[in-house]
Amino acid sequence: MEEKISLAIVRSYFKKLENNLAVDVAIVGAGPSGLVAARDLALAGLKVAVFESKLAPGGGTWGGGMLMNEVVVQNDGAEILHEFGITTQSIDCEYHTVDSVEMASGLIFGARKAGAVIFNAVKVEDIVIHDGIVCGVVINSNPVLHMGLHVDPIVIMARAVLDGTGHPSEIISKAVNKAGIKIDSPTGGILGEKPMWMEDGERTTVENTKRLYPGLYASGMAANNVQGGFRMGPIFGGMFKSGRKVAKIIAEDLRIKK
Ligand code: 48F
Repeated sequence: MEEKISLAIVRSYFKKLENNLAVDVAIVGAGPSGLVAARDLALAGLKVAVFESKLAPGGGTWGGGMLMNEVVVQNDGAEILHEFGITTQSIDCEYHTVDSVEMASGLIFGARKAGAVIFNAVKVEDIVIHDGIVCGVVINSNPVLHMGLHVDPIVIMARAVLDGTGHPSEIISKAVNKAGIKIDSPTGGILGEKPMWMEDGERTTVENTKRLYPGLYASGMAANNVQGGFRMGPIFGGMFKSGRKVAKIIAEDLRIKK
């Protein structure tokens, strides 16, 4: 019995890993924008792997506002949640509240059921660039990195890499600071997130979502940090729309490349 259980886990995990050593899209970070993008891209028929450094995917969706586990979404954001089967409660003609635990678990389940594979507790620590095109991510076990162990990573090749790492835009930072590439921003670098302005932040999160360099894209707060957008706190419609927008851009780019 014991051997059978262990063998089943080892076999099925390594089958999953082997199947995802080369993917169409590597999404870094399983926050709301990354998960919406993952579902849309998987539904478009692309092979999608999501790498999430924490044990629990979901990013900043679990805790609501100051641990009061409800969040707010606009009508168009609620429509995207309804596609995942997530329930919202209308509070007026514009806004809805959502139970943040239902939202987090629903987004994760929706992305996974659409076919995206989620690797949790796996951190992307670097990118791969060949001939001016980002073409992969360098991954390691997050507990290994957490303990400071000197263990080499492995590489996942990808036709597109999406930075969905939220406020720090970790992957774009690697591209700019380590690889020294100039991205599609007003300075060619990272402008840095501005303070709270919900309305503007929600709007610019979607506007700021784009391809930043061949093979490299940003969504959600990562996109906002790159382009110097305002933060917006526990309102999430912009995150879902950003995920949807980037999925459309990536799907179009990859079809052209094929
Ligand atoms: O921050 P996060 O939720 O991303 P998002 O889609 O959404 C932002 C909102 O949650 C919230 C907000 C709304 O008003 O402001 O913050 O932009 O999720 C980012 C995920 O990326 C993971 C991190 O653990 C989190 O779950 N992550 C960050 N760096 C890495 C990573 C990395 N290097 N490798 C893998 N995962």
